Amino acid sequence: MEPIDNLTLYELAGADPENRFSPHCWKIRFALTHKGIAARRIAWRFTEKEAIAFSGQPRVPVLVHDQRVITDSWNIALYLEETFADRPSLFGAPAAVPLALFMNSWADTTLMMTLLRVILLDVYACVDDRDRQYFRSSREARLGMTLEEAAADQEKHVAEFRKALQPLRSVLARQEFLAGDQPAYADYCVLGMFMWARCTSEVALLEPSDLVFRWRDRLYQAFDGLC
Ligand SMILES: N[C@@H](CCC(=O)N[C@@H](CS)C(=O)NCC(=O)O)C(=O)O
Repeated sequence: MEPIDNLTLYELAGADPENRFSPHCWKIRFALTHKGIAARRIAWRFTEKEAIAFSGQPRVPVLVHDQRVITDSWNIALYLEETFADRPSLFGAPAAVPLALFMNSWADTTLMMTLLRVILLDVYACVDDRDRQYFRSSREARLGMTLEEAAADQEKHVAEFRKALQPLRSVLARQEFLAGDQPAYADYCVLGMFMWARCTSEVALLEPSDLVFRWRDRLYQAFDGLC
């Protein structure tokens, strides 16, 4: 990994500052590794809004490169692709960019919402003490119920999550990775969600016979030392 001068990534951290569990930040960790570059990584907590106020919005990841500030993982991926164009492409071909955007949007909505119901209490257990009240009140407002109500019947939520993965299985029955015969950003959009669970929860999300389990294993091996 080549360290790049003045490249800084703000990442969500838990009670353990080394536990960087945000799915969106993981997408960028994979993207940087794919490009063979390393950024300085700064741990950030949900309630440290003032630390990223310079970015004009309240969420991570935030990437700072020289004087440029880039927010939203999708924008960051596009920025890395354009700025480090001489390194391996994150998308493979221009035509693959909108398809990767579709994958990103699907992962951030359908997949994330079903997975959230499975791991919600485990995520809550990982957040830093100073974030606990904020996490509870912001998520309960979003969900319209208590964390405990949203997380009840975990078995049912695991079944719904597995069902939601069906479109991936149709692709993985025909090719090794979502992006083709090599992994790329479309894969990282989904893998980021699995890393969110891996960093916070011990629940068995997938059966070993599942094509998605085998795909995930291939990626864990490809990113050995990072995952
Ligand atoms: N669409 C954004 C979503 C970023 C996002 O929601 N990040 C979460 C961490 S996973 C966050 O910073 N949340 C702050 C909050 O909930 O106040 C992206 O892809 O970067």
